[in-house]
Amino acid sequence: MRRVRVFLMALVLVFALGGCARRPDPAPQPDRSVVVGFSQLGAESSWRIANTASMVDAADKYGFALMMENANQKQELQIKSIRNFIASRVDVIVFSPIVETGWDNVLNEAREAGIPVILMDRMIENADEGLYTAYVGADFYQEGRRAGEYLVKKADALEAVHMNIVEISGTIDSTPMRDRRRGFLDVIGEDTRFTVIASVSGDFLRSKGEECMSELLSRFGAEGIDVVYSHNDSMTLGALDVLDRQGVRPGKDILLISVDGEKEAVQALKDGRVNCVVQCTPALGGSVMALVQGLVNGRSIPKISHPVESAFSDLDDPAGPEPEGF
Ligand code: GZL
Repeated sequence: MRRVRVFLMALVLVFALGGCARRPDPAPQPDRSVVVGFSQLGAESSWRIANTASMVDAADKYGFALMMENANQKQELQIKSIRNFIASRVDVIVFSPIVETGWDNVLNEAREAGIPVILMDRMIENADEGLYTAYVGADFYQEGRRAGEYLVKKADALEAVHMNIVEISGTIDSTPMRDRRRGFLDVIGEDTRFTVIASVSGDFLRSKGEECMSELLSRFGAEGIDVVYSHNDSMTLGALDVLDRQGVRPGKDILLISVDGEKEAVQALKDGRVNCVVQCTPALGGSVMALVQGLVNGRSIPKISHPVESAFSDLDDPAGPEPEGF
């Protein structure tokens, strides 16, 4: 009997030890105590979809809980989301303002609630410095200047006497629309070789880019347009569809200057169908979450952070770095 008892105790011991040995160490739990409220403006372009993915990946890497709400291009839904985040007492609010105006009231509510706000991707107008804690996003004015500088070089290379330009702009009153236009015009405005004959808004949407290009061709004919300056690749790709259907050779009969740098547009550049792609990186999530971590740790953080960006074109040295899209 004693021998049986000893055997059973040994058996229990083996299982207990074995059980301990077999039980894996619990994975380190992320610090989900930090909650970030994120209002994304929509899903209008490949840029926006990549930007959202960047935010989700970065929040996961930092172990933050991300309360994300998509406004489907409606400012009133962004304002509603920000109020939800305030009511939920999130630690930090991050949002990409679809337009520059109309935020003072809700951002005052966030300030009164003691919740810091980080602007990601787009800026707000006449911002009372206290209405936001930091901005992470492109310098759109420089992006516009790069587009203009390319066109000046291209006109020199072609020994062009005069060029009619049409602009397909992004969402009216958004920061990228305002500053990509301003930077472009500041470079070409004084050069008598260039005339901007029309500007229409495609709202950063491929479908509206197609509509805009159709309308512009109807108004001016292909022979009346020398350059299309499009504020994002999605609208440019829509314009390409129309030019192809109408037998116009994009990149040759009409020059195309685009912004963002998504894969399909970079391929069009390599195929000679687009002449210049100004880079605008969507990968802002890492920088945003690093600032959130700084705020959580009580550190001071930079007010303005711009990513390093460039431009690719048909004037680049073929032996130079291969342009890559996102
Ligand atoms: C730019 C971003 C713009 C992109 C578009 O940072 O706000 O919005 O250029 C996107 O593709 O729709």
